[in-house]
Amino acid sequence: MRARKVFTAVDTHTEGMPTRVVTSGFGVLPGETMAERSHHVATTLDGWRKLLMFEPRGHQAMSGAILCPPTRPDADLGVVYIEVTGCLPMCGHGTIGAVTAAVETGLVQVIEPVTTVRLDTPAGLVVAEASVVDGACTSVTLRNVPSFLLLRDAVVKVEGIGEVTVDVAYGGNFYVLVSADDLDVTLRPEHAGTVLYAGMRVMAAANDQLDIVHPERPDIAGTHHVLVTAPGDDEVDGRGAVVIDPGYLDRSPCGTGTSARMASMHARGDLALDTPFVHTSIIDSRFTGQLLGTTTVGELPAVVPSITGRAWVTGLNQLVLDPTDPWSEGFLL
Ligand code: PYC
Repeated sequence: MRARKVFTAVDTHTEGMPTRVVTSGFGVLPGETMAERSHHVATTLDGWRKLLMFEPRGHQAMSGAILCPPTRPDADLGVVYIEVTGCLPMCGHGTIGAVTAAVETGLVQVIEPVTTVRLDTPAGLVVAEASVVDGACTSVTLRNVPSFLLLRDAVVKVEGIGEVTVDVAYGGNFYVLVSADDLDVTLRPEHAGTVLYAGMRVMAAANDQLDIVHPERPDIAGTHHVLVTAPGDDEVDGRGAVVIDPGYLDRSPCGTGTSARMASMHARGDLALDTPFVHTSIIDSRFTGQLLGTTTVGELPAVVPSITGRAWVTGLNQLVLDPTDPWSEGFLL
């Protein structure tokens, strides 16, 4: 075998959404904070990110979490989140996948029935509690970074659709929240194409027409994510579909998207603290969110969300880069 580079990974899926949890191959990442390490991956090691995310080793909806030592003394593990478009400040389903992989492969000391894993993420400290039964991680609850409503009832002109009223909220990434009714779409897998098409147009309009910048972190700006919302019913409290640049749907209910939606609902008086919020994805997989408390981000009122979901290990992977491979960074169609 001709291998210029070998990466090891624990492949997982969280409520349907893949996370490739990279356990070796990136070497020692330079940077004094996890945001600096994430920037290093995005600028210097982007070819390796592409190799791990793109076809033929990945696909349009691939995502990953690169594990490394933490940069802060109060954390157990550092994590850089990657997806097909680049690096993310935070990823809820990726955290649940990474913690499940860390527990089930013994990367962290496992304590039953609850193993606490403190993660140093580019967005800040995220504390995860894994429920463990006979060595198996049965669910993970993460305490997310402070989340807030940035823009309420902003009007954007969307090509081919017209004027649409949206909220923009942060839950570790920025989300444009838009109602499925306003886009005239139905959140069913068979309508995925129309949801994607409308969501990508809303994303383009929001990035063109709105000022989306984190008040304390100017490095977090713009949006790659649109959460198309629908109300709850007898079974769940809210339905959603997250459209992600460059054009795919989150298979999970999206941890940072659920956090953003809960922050927006709280700001509108529609979700009280300590109230479970069951949120579904387009494939009907579920996360349970809850607001644990209030805080501020800059001058904005904010909430501290928790997200609970499940992940499964799907494979133990060794990914190889052959020096003669002309598609060493993969491709996307
Ligand atoms: O679960 O936070 C999430 C997420 C972000 C992008 C895809 N999933």
